[in-house]
Amino acid sequence: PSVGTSADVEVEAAPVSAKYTKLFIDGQFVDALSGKTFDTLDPRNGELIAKVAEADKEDVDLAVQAARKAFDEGPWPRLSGYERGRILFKYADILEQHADELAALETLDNGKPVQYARQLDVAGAVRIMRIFAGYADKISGRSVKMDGSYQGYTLHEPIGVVGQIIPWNFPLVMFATKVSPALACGNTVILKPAEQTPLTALYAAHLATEVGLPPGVLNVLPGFGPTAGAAIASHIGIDKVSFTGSTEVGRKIMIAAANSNLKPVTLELGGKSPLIILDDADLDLAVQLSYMAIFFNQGQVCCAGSRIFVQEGIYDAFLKKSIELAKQRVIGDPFKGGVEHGPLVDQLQLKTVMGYIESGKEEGANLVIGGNQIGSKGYYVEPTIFADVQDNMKIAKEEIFGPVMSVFKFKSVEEIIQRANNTNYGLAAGIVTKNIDLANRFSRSIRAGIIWINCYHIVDPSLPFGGYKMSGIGRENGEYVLQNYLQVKAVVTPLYDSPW
Ligand code: TXE
Repeated sequence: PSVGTSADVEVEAAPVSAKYTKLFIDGQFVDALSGKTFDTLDPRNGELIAKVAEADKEDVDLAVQAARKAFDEGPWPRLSGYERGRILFKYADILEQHADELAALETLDNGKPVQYARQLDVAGAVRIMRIFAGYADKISGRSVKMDGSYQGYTLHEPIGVVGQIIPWNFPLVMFATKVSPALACGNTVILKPAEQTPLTALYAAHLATEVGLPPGVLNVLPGFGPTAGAAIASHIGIDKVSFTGSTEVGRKIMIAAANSNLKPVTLELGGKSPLIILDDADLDLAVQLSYMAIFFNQGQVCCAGSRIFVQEGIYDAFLKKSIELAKQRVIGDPFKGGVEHGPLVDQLQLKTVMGYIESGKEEGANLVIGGNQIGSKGYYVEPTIFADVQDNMKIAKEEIFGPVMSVFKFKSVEEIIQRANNTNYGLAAGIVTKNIDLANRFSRSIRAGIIWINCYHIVDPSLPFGGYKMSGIGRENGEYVLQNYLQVKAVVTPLYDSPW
């Protein structure tokens, strides 16, 4: 169906099934101690894909025992960086060899078009794993010349057992983003995938057994947030927690960490990122970038361009072309070739997004295209555009996490810097202009972790990614992420009889 129709999307049989559905603890797939399972559903039609073992506190305890043993007794943290790197390079290779199956599984569990799952998600995860495999043997401390007859040096040591809790929008990429740097630094890991999308992390856990990752080094515990997730965040035996998800849950993670053992916390949270289009922008580029900024992955992207500010001189032309482009978006079964737009991840996300669309209408934003669920089967929502959105509307302030473009009009550059910064979030921002001086000024004035000039959504494992303000704490990716997974130890020795 195209925008404006409400017929059900026709769905074909999935070309893949779930093989790994149990908890992965100490190198083995096991049932939950409670014997409980939960359903993971196909977002194309809401039907059951598989029953997955449901971890709770006591399973987290078991995983912590395994991860502690693997850390305290080794060999993983004591291997040379070169040896760890070799294993992680092999891990990247085997993920790559299973790319087709992983991509299909990602599409089945998440609903994203398989062409993107293959080219972006799986290829991205492989690349992330390789980049951090390469860092493993390049981690080293410094020597420090001290006052007096002492010398000091620093050791960069792994932090210990790391808990990682991830969301459902990029399940395999998130798995690789969290696990690769932690393992490269010599830590052991307990990862909880999102309850909506546990399948690719479990498949990846199986592949870890084939590359010589010692038992207990990587544990994967599917389960829910308030049970398994909370048990990870508050566990005394876990030395660090890294979380990606909503700001609301990020706050809970920090509280749980503080109330248990004060484990350090890294948070990558929500956003309400501005994309600013100036009168001098290349119109076609601006329209393309905005379209991709908000509709990619059905809008379920933390750095989505969810506030599109367009200068008044170009506003009408921008809107006209954006509507035309949205009309052409290919919506359908994400397994079909050429499909750009699949269903949202689950019923809850559908309800949330439809609720925001209603709120936009009620508050008087101008709905210029879309606005409907497609059919009644699965969780498909039309690409939707609201024009003339005002800063005080709910859709202007809160993260929608769906295919809903909000377009705002502005007059001056002074005004737009202030309005763009007028948010509790600070994850990303973009600007489309030919004026380099303005783009430079903008980059320095906007309080966000990444600024895209005449591009959008360009992320790379070599480049740091993370939030200002309530978008998070710490950085993922690049050399910066290694700090999250290392302790620094200073060692001092006396220096005798040295003329230097
Ligand atoms: O996120 P949650 P949800 C935003 C987006 C979305 C909203 C809700 O706006 O609409 O959050 O999505 C685990 N202790 N983002 O509900 O709940 C949970 O099991 C420990 C932005 O899916 O934050 C899952 O593994 N863990 C975001 C993970 O947290 C808990 C990506 C994320 O779920 C927990 C996803 C608890 N008390 C949603 N409660 C981004 N930054 O990209 C839940 N979890």
